[in-house]
Amino acid sequence: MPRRADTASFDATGAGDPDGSIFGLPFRADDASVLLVPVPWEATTSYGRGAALGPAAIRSASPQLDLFDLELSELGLGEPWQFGIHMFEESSRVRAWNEHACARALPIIAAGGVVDNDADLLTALTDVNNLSRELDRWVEQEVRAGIDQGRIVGVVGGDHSVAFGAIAAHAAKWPGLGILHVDAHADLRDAYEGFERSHASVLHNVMRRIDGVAALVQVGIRDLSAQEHAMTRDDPRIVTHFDVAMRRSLAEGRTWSQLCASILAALPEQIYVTFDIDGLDPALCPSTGTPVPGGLSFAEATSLLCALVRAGKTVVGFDLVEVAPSKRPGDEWDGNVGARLLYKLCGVALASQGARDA
Ligand SMILES: [Mn+2]
Repeated sequence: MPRRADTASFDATGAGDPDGSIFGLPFRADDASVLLVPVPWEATTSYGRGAALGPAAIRSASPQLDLFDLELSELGLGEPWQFGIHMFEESSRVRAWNEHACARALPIIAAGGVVDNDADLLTALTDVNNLSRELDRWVEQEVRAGIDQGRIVGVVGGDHSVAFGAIAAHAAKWPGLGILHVDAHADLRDAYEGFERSHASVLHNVMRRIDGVAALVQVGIRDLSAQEHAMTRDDPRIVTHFDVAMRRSLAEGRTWSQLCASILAALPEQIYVTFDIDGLDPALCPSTGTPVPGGLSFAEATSLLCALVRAGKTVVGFDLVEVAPSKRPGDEWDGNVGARLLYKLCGVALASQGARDA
């Protein structure tokens, strides 16, 4: 059960401290029930860049939030901040790996991933794949360290590939884990542009390489290949709620809460949430790398997360990936939405583990 942090010296009704940790909160890692690991990584980003700047964009927009959350208050936890939330500083090692990997990946992406017979490109591909494996190991270790201390750990990307190490750590601790995956993309490609650990392959790699994942339930999916479509059909552990089918159900008179119930029905008790911001309507994430029209409204997404708690599921961990800042100076919209979703994920995980307001 998460522990309440020492909040005596903090004024939660004032403006957040822009120099504080995430959400303007004063907590050090030692005082926090929720630890957030920023992973500024986007080596295999194939379309629009910027996801490596996502954690910083979320952090800098986050003090603007109100720490009281009306929707979470209906679960008995209107003030999740009281349990302590801390986001680590970005690792300079990860930043350096990312810079190197991005530089090595660019010519491969420019060649459309066709590297056969080009020795330079083949060497570059090996470098990117090796750095990606290194990154996976680093994330897994960071996440495992937090889990082993009894904390809730959330990973903040970065592109979607950063979820792999986080899911590996959680699945090792909670075998039989179910994954709730919100995304525009299925991310079930068997490698993409030659990259074996691409953002577009992350759930494929999770389902093929990680033991202990019992179910993958995908929501909002609206952009995928024929092979990915076949995998959603053929792997009995995977249930995919395509955006087009969900919209049709709603148009035919089913309610969103009925859809939530059918989404949750395929999930076991313990759940990891992997949330790609592009699962939302792109109006809510205009700068994300691979936006697709359609998708969930903010209220649909957060009510789905809250439905997990109401159904008695336990959210053991989560990630939020693919947030990228606008290139227009002063435009914090992407970071603002990302920060709000991140706060909701923290609150849902805490509430699902029994945290309640005093
Ligand atoms: Mn996506």
